[in-house]
Amino acid sequence: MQALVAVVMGSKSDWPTMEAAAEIMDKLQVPYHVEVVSAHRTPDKLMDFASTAADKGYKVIIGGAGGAAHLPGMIASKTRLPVLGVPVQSKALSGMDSLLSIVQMPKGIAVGTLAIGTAGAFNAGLLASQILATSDTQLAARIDAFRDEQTRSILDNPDPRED
Ligand code: RP5
Repeated sequence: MQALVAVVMGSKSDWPTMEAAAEIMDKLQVPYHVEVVSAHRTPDKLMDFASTAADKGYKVIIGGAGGAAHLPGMIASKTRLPVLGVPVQSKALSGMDSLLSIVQMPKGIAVGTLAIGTAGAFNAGLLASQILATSDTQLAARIDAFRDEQTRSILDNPDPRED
């Protein structure tokens, strides 16, 4: 099946965070591709990936990186596809470095920045799915069902002392 979302990350060490994006897209049956592409260690691969991503049929790109996290911004500089950036929690600065590296894009090149860590990765997968759902009514119905299930699980279990 044609992958519609590309999930790229700066290092294999980002996968424990970025797999949260894959988790929600698996649940929503959104086809995706995952790959390590590093802005600093494989810059030529990064440029090739970003400049050919639209022709490959991707509709949204999720880029996760930590530290001096240039990956999402550099990808966005070479493609008009929407790019969602996930700041991976770094050891030295707990992801504040990643967040500030990704969020402060200069005017004219856009990156949609999510939260630091696994919540951000999960929401990136969810937001990518919501973008695709603007032109896919079946996916829209699956997202509505996911949200209803989430709401119901909270309403049905309001006692904070119980699991
Ligand atoms: C970034 O450097 C990666 O996105 C990763 O978050 C961080 C550390 O990478 P490793 O040294 O663990 O490969 O490029």
